[in-house]
Formats: sequence, structure tokens, C-alpha cells
Amino acid sequence: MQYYALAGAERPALVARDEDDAFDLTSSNPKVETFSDLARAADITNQSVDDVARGLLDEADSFPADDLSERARRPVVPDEVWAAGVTYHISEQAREAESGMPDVYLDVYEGERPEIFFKATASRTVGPNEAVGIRGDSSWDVPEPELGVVLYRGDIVGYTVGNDVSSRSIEGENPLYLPQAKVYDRCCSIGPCITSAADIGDAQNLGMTMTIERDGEVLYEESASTAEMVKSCEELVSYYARHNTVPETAVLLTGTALVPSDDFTLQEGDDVRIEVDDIGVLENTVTVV
Ligand code: DO4
Ligand code: MG
Repeated sequence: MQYYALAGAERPALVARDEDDAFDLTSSNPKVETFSDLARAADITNQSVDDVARGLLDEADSFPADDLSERARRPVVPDEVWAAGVTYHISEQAREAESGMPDVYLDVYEGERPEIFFKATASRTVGPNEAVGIRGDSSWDVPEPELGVVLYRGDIVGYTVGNDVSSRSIEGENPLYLPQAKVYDRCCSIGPCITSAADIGDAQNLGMTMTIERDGEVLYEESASTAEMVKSCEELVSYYARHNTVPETAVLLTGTALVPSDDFTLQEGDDVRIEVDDIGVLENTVTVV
């Protein structure tokens, strides 16, 4: 099943979509307003999120599935977002080329321990139909389309689409500037929904396409697959949670498989569209922050 958080005129709502049908779970039980509420109920009752949702469907109002993408907001308000880096060969190569210290990236790509870094708080994370940010003090900025693992108390409960918007000029100047290249206002986007882990099945075999448009013209369109990831989602999660008490809800981005050519930088007003199989399309405009 897929889960959407909707901003509504009257009240927020958690909507479950199963194939072409969608249901407002909050109408069935007003205590289930968010995906975290659903995951909490599943945790307490030792069921899956889909089992809890199925138990609510009979009493739930149906919802027009066609309205979901327009009204979708962040599918979860994560306590924290972390990200893995250099998990695809293309990312390792791009960073080697941009950096004065290329060896650190090859060592991480080939090493047992992945690069896992803090990416965003909820306050820096936007959802679909909102603007992502590029820094005003950066000259080279890119979107990073990534599969996002949704965790409830450290367990994988679903997957979403993420955009790890990054400054290549700041990271390229010195790897120790990474936190500034990665963490700033509107640096992260997630959505449009969460697909349950049961419905995703094999997360290491999902196609992904990113399209960037400027003034209606397509400047970039490429595809990749999570099959190219050098480590599994489970391995990345295990390093994130190692000796680290994780919060109730977290999203772990799993690294970018798509890198625009070196002469490309994002600009105010660009439109970034990231599609991942079995999840959906995350679309954001770009603003300078
Ligand atoms: O090493 C820097 C960050 C890498 C990253 O964000 C990625 O590979 O997606
Ligand atoms: Mg990234």
C-alpha cells in the first residue's frame, strides 16, 4: 500500500492508496492523522503498517485518487534525515573529479564502512509541490535523486523518493565543508508518498529517472537503477543505527545514481522531477535561500 499525507482545508489526513482506490484513514480513526501514527499503532500491536491500514479501510471514506499528487505533502515529518554517500560508481567518479582530495571518495566507495552523514531536520525538509533550496553562497548546485528508506524505531517500514540537494562547489573546495554543502534551509525533499516495505519487495531493483526543466525546456533526463548500488539498504541502515540511538521516525537517503554534467548548475525556478518505480514522482521547483 502507499501512504500520502494531505494538507486539507479542514484537517490533515493520512490517505492509503491500493492500486486505483484511495481511502482517508483519518476519517476511520481520527487518531491516525500521520504515517507516524500508523507506524506506532503497527509497532504496539505487532502488525505491519498495511495490516493496520486494512483494519481501517471498511470505515474509511474513499478519496479521489486523481487528487493525490496535487494535495500531497511530506509523507512523514521525520525526526531526522540522514544520507549515505558514494554508494554508486557515478557519484564516486564525480566527487573524485571535483575534489582536490579524490582518494577519500574511492576509499569510501570500496570500503566496508559506508559514508553516512546527517542531512536534515524536519524544519529543513520540504515535500512535493514545495520549493527546494540552493545556497546563495554556492556557485555549483545539483539535485541528487535518491531512494529514501523510511524507518520506524530503526526498522524499515517503507520507502520514499528523496532529493539530497547539494552544493558541489562547497564540497569540492574541501571535504570538511560537507555539512555546509549538505545542510541548510530547504536542502532536502521527500515524497510524494511512502510505499510499504511489503509492497516494494526488492528495493535493490528499482528504476529511477530524473528530469530537470528550465523555462519549459528539458535540460537533463537520465535513468538509473538501485541495482547499481554498491551496498544494500539494510547494510546502510545497520551502520546508521550502530551505537546510535535512533529516533521514532527517520528517513535514510541511499545515495545518488544520477549526476548532471559538470557544466550544469541549478538555477532559481528550475523544475526537478524524480520518479522511482513503485513509489511515484517527487516534483519540486528550485529557490535560492
Ligand atoms: O560524499 C559526499 C556526499 C555523497 C552523496 O551525497 C551521494 O553520493 O549521494
Ligand atoms: Mg547524496
